[in-house]
Amino acid sequence: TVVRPGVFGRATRTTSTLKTMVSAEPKRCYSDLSTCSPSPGPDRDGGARVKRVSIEGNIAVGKSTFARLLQSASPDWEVVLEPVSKWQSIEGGGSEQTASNLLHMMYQDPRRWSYTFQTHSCMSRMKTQLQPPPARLLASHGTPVQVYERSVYSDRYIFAKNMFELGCINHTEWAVYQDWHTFLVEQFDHQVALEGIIYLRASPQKCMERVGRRGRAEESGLELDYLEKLHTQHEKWLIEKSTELHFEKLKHIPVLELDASVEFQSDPSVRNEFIAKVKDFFSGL
Ligand code: DCM
Ligand code: MG
Repeated sequence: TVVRPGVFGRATRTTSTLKTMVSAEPKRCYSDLSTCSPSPGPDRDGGARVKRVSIEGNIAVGKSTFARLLQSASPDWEVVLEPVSKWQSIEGGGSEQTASNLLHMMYQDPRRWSYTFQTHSCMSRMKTQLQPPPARLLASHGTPVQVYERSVYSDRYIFAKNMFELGCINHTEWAVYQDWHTFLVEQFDHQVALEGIIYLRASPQKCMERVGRRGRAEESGLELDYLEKLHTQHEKWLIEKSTELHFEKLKHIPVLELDASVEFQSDPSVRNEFIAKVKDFFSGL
């Protein structure tokens, strides 16, 4: 048995056999996370006119709420929510036919499960994005837009990257992740490429408040420090443009920034202002 300092700043035990390793593995909790150190092709699904836009932003900033708002604002817009419930229930992943909650596992033991989680969340999102746009959008005479809650780009350039920088995804896992991610995104470019991004921006403190209000069980141990790190990743990617990107079209993508610190759900004037900005943004894409 070897004891060496872990990336979370505390000693991590490694053992020579699988059996002892399993029993010796200390339980970690989520608070550990805070301390460990283009334009589409013309043949796209017959829906070349349908634009694709993602809503990006920190955890609990209000993406789903905003997405639903857009859904009710125009029949030309189709919203696709993040498949979180799939991540909370992996069929056949538990013993004796019980589903396992990968989101929970990732937050409980990020070093063990981050790579698996990031692989699965990105794969499930890719599958969702490969679905053709609904007939209603294809038949639209206006400006049809498919709006996605997050994207394969935030999976990589926000979450997976952050987990790598925290030491929860190791060098080998990060190399493997980046290899298949680049390959798949290039292969399915016509189906996953975005024409624009809406960035819902709010302070990490505001997001923390909304995490509490939402009360998703898996996120109960989430700390402000983690939200601050994710906020910085968003700022580097979408505002400062200093994140190293590997897809040419993504480097020049238009970004609409909205101040999500206001209560846009309950304030009708803010709601209308947001929708007007989004309309303008879509028509310019
Ligand atoms: N999530 C993650 N990694 C991703 C995508 C999502 O860890 N690549 C997590 C963050 C949140 C939840 O999934 O806990 C999504 O909730 P929200 O939409 O509010 O950010
Ligand atoms: Mg959401």
